[in-house]
Amino acid sequence: MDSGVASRISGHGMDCVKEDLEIEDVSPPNAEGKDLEDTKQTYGHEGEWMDEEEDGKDWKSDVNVEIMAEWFCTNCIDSNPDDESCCGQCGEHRNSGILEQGYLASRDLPEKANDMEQRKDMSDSEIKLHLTFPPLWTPQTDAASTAIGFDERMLLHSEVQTKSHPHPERPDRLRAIMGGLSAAVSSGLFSGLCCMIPSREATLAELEWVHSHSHVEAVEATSLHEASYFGRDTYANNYSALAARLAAGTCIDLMTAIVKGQILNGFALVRPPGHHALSATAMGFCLHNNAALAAKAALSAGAKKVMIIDWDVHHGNGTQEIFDSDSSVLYVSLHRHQAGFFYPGTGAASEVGIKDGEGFSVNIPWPCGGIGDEDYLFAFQNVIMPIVEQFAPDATIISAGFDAAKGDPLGGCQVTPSGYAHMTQLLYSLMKGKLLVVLEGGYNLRSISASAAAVLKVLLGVSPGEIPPSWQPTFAGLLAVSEACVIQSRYWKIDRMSLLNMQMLLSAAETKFKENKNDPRQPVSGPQAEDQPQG
Ligand code: Q9C
Ligand code: ZN
Repeated sequence: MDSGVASRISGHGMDCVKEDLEIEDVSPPNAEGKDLEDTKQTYGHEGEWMDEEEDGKDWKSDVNVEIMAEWFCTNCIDSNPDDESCCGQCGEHRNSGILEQGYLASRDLPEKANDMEQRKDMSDSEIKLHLTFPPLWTPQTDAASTAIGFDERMLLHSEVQTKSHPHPERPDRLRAIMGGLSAAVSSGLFSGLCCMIPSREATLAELEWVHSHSHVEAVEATSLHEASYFGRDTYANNYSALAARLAAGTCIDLMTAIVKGQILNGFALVRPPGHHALSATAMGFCLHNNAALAAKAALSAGAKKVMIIDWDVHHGNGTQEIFDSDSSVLYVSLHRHQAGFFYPGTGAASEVGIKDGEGFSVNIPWPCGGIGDEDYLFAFQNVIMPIVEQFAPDATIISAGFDAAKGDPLGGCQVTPSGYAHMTQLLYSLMKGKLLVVLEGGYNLRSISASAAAVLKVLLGVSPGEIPPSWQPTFAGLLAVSEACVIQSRYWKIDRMSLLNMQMLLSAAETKFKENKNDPRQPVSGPQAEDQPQG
């Protein structure tokens, strides 16, 4: 299928007209209602809005009817009543300085309440283009350094508001991350080890390295319209095509510089994200597949083998599809899968690649939410690192969504900044650099800002130390990792002892799980497993 023409919404609010709705994204059926919960959290008030508008005859203009004023939390986009000043979901103060200071902002006290008051009266585009970041990093020519890719024009991609609830993939994501890094720099945390590279737009020919001509044209065409949609979730405005070209170009340039040895590693702070974008379809908030383009750039700069490791909470169906039959690009993904009931529904452990690419897709599908650091690190130690060592990539790309982070409104998982730091460290020490981190999803500003800073610190050479030996997987994590191990052992050497060990752990845990009717999220052993409170 071909993405063809995006659906457009012209005008504002009530006038919205949808036409040419050709793109349906994959919405898997709903098993445990969690995805529904996500949808409700994300687009929660659409239904209520319809009721209010269409039910006009029941409208009474007396005391019973009160318009409930609400505000949406900048940090987690949950809605809150107007008389509350802190978010009931995440605790963030309504006017905290999170956009300027990221995770370093005080959660409770408005840092610069007056400035924030003034900003309310500024037009959106004024804020967008004139928000200035504190002086960042001094450019360095030293090859042993890290480069950051960022461009303010990527903030111009935003949803033209026709829904009552803000879209999770919003410009503030990059503001919060950059704000946190800038504040960290000013306070001396990252002294001079880092430089910023100027962004450039990918050319249309480069985009066609991984996308069909008609896909590229469909995305380009959105710039002529104030608002367009690819499916229900994936918006575009006049600037989205520009932002998407910049995101792609930034990733291409960083990867090229890494492979050529001009920089040691890089962090692409880009949006829109990319890993759901198929060769011919935009979906899941993604227009162009930035990580896939970076992989192609690595290959054309001379790398023979490239690995993409995708720790976004969603499966990177786009990236997997693009390299499905390609043995020069190894795709590894850890994601919440829920037997196909979590978006986008793909990424079962049995998906291993096709034709020449068989054995070059590695999927670690979590059966439920609530997965945290210990399961991610268990997967790294038992499947991912052994495979990486054997594949021996010349360059590695991390599709780094931070939506498996604790506090994320979509992911429902538990990964902490320290977990992200450890994962980065494992790859970094094996690769000795040659690592490009590409931002994908992640929707809690405080979580993504803290996580991005933790990853950057590792890129700059600060080690998070040893993985605590007491860390153990949960039953759910062990289940997914051992399934992946068994399947991947057809293609890769997986240590027999660790396979056996996992099987033993698994059967012990299984027995206990059945006997105690316990939660799959309990650790596989240790005293705390017995007395987990239920419900
Ligand atoms: N059942 C990224 O994190 N959710 N994309 C739709 C509809 C879409 C996430 C739920 C989530 C897309 C880059
Ligand atoms: Zn995601």
